[in-house]
Amino acid sequence: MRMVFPKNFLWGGAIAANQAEGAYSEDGRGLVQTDVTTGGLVDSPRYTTYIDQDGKPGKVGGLGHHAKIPKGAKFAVLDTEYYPNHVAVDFYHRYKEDIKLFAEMGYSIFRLSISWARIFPNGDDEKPNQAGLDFYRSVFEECRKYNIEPLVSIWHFDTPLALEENYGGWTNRQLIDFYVNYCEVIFKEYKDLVKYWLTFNEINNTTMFLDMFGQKASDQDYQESYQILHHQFVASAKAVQLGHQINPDFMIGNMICGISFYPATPDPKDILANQHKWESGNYYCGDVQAKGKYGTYAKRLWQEHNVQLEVTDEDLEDLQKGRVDMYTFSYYMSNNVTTHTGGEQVAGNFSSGVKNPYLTYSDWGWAQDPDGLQYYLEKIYDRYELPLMVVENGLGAFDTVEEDGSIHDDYRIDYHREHIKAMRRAIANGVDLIAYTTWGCIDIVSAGTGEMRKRYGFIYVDMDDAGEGTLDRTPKDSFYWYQKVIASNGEELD
Ligand code: P53
Repeated sequence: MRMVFPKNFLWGGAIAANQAEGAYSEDGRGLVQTDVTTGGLVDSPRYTTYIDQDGKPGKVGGLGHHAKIPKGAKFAVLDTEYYPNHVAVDFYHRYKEDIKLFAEMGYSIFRLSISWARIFPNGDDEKPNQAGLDFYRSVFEECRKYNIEPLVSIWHFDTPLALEENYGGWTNRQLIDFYVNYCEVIFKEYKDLVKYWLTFNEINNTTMFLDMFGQKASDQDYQESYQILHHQFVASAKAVQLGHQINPDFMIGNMICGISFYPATPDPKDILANQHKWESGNYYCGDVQAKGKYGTYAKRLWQEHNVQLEVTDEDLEDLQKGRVDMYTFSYYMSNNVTTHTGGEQVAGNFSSGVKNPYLTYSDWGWAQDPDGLQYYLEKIYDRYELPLMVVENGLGAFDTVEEDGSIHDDYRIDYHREHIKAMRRAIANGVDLIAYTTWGCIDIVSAGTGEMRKRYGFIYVDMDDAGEGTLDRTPKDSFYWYQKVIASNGEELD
């Protein structure tokens, strides 16, 4: 059987505002949590910094709403710390050069995110910030110049910090209105420039990684996290409805951190534990956003942690009316699930369970598993029958710059080649896959660890973990390889 990609398949790459743009305090932008978060390492967390009630500086490990600062403390940028996202890779000033390079690779799609805090610096401002609106208009126009479709994440882990401080972030229902207002502004502003939108990046991380930060999460943590998710589901559903009113051609998707879970043994207890992991990890969010209702197993999940969800009838109606047009996800790895103790544990950040003897692991402990991508695609397509996009996939690795300046990243090429083959097999098996955007088409700051040395790009950026570097861009071997892949629509993979 000849396996090919559909003729109009969209090829490209993906970045996120806070990991790429830098210019964190320019042109009226408000702060977000990564601006007060230091760099970490594979085995040491990033720290969120603050000044406490008595004016004393302090820091707490963890990410997002899991990094809770003490009562009465204020998030703060401290002189004694280095914050990698402040400059990041300066996409804010270099986007023309970068988009030109993406066009050279042959992109037909480019995924990026809008920084909410560039549009509404405090989240609850009366009027949007014109400089922020102008910036993204100019970025989208630059894409259009090369016939590149922008694929826009509306939220990529970057709620304005003022909303965290003054409203308690997404635990507060009011955030729904602020988010929908932000959506209305950008939908209207860019309705002729952007067709593809994603409401919340890796929305499922909020609950999926609850138990992965060292200690066991409490029932209170679960209560908060499930309520946060509910608010984001309603916000997403309202955005979908509004988007379709503003431009019926919009294709609006969800975005799930997609992990293929496997039972580590044929013990039926492991089979069930694995099924439940699919439910809590992948399906919980996917079902609400794609089917418009909570899954049948959701009650069990809430009961397990004594969660009392606050839901109104109107919410349920919104969820039903605001189903997404496409299902999109990131795919990096699979995880092994078991009820047995004693197996060798995976040591990486954000990966869990026991080691899979059939797979190799990256330097950050993530299982390399292209078959797992095929498995995910086939399972998810069968469940939702919606067009799918793989909007992140890549290998975080150390790169070496040779004396002549070249970067031979054959390990990265191998990783992508095998994942592209896996997508081809899934398509041959009936899956309606419409796009592939590789993660970090250009090197950017890692979300998990804040490192620059964990590189994903096909374009090297001269920047290190201490903030030293020229920020010059250099195509790696993978750049030229991907150029051939795109030109042949995924046929030439060697
Ligand atoms: P980094 C954990 C597990 C899988 C994907 O991650 C994840 C995370 C959070 O780090 O995040 C996504 O940079 C996310 C991107 C992120 C990318 O995967 O930790 O959407 O922002 O950069 C890779 O190696």
